[in-house]
Amino acid sequence: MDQPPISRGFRARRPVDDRSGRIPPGQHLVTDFPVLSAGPTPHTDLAAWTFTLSYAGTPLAAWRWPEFEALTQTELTCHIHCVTTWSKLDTRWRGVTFDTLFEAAGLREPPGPFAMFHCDGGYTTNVPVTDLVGGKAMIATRYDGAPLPAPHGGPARGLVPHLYFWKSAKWVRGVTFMDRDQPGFWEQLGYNMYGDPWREQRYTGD
Ligand SMILES: Nc1nc2c(c(=O)[nH]1)N[C@H]1C(S)=C(S)[C@@H](COP(=O)(O)O)O[C@H]1N2
Ligand SMILES: [Mo]
Repeated sequence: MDQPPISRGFRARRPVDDRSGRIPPGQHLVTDFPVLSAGPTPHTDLAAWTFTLSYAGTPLAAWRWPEFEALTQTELTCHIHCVTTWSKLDTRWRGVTFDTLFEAAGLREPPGPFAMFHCDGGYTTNVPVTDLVGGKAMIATRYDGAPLPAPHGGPARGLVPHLYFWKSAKWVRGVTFMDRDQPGFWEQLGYNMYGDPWREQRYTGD
């Protein structure tokens, strides 16, 4: 018996109103993994790579790659939501949570209420510190069981999956804590300071 033909429409976009409650308003599902970068992919030698936590220009702690790899590693499976309207479900990551970083740095509490991610290539993005702790965010170095590919931010990227994906800084090299919230790269260009996909906080004023 012949199989019934599968219509093209069925194979294209899945319905936007997925009833599982995993897809925020205005988003559609993708099964591939799009690459979105504002500039070229930087390539940093692991021998020269460092990751630094700082406050108001003063370094608090820094790790070279082997030291970073020796920190407690945590697995995280999460959905990701890009402001350009694609969402991807059940993505698998591994890395070092901010809880682990603060503990390893000997910080009993975060040094300031706001964080700015700094990256090779100059990209920045701001996130409140309360959104980084409690297992909600990490510096990810593995995707789907393999080293994070350079186009997706390898060797290491921020991962703050409950906010729009522009808050997940690729090629991250440091996080600076601040007393006042400051806009990062896209935030200066009109993207929302917070970026909650469930409240569709895409642009300033949303
Ligand atoms: N350093 C850096 N990080 C970045 C970006 C960038 O251009 N540079 N783009 C952001 C945006 S807009 C998105 S949607 C995601 C895309 O990540 P991906 O390319 O792994 O899908 O990375 C975010 N982090
Ligand atoms: Mo994005």
